[in-house]
Amino acid sequence: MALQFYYNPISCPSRSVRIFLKKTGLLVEEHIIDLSSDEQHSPEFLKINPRHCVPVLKDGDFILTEGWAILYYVIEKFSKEIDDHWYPKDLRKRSRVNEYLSYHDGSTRQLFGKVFQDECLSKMRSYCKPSSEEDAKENVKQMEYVASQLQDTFLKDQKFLCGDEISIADILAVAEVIQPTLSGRDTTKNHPKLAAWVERVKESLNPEFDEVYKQFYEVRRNFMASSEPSSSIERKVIQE
Ligand SMILES: N[C@@H](CCC(=O)N[C@@H](CS)C(=O)NCC(=O)O)C(=O)O
Repeated sequence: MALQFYYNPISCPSRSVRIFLKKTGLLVEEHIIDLSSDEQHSPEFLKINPRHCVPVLKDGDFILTEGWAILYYVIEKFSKEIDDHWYPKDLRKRSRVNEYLSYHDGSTRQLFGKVFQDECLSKMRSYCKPSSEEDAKENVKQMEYVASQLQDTFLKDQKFLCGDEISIADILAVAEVIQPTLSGRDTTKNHPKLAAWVERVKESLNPEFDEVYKQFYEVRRNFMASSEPSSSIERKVIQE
């Protein structure tokens, strides 16, 4: 039976899990949840995830939320079909990935997320308010600090965040680093090694990366060019 995957193209953890599922070649049926029309609060979706968030994976009668937990479930359940480098069995290599995963939610996701919220999401969702000018400036400063930590303390002279092979840490991180570019902000401008890493990750994840990011790029193009309310741009793109 196919795995059921519920996602939204503008959700970072959704894009990360979706790329990974595509990379595994597992049989997956996909369902877009339209966050721009609040579908996550529909009675049907609340039965699937009462915490009204994507991504969600349904495997038979087992329902799992949270991007990283979904990745881990898929890696463990289908370990024979999944290349070791994504989440290495070697204790030290695996611990390096765990080290990044522990850092991810409270740092990369949170601080790139705040800038995304101020500069993009507040224009896309009526319930989301931007920060004051002063707080928004501070959020950019904090995001720059995390970008420098990613570059100087994780990446260093390696090809990828946790070593010279790509892992799920890179898939999760790249989504957050790219997210604020939706408004045209260049998040890696001051971090050349991080910019090169983004390109390396894309290249390693292609063709699945471009396939999964297609709708994100389209929303970004329209977001930057149009004065239309952004939620309607997003709806048009994802309902095509
Ligand atoms: N910690 C969760 C975060 C999930 C999350 O924040 N999902 C957002 C989109 S990125 C969402 O569905 N928001 C809708 C809502 O909260 O109503 C994960 O890693 O999967």
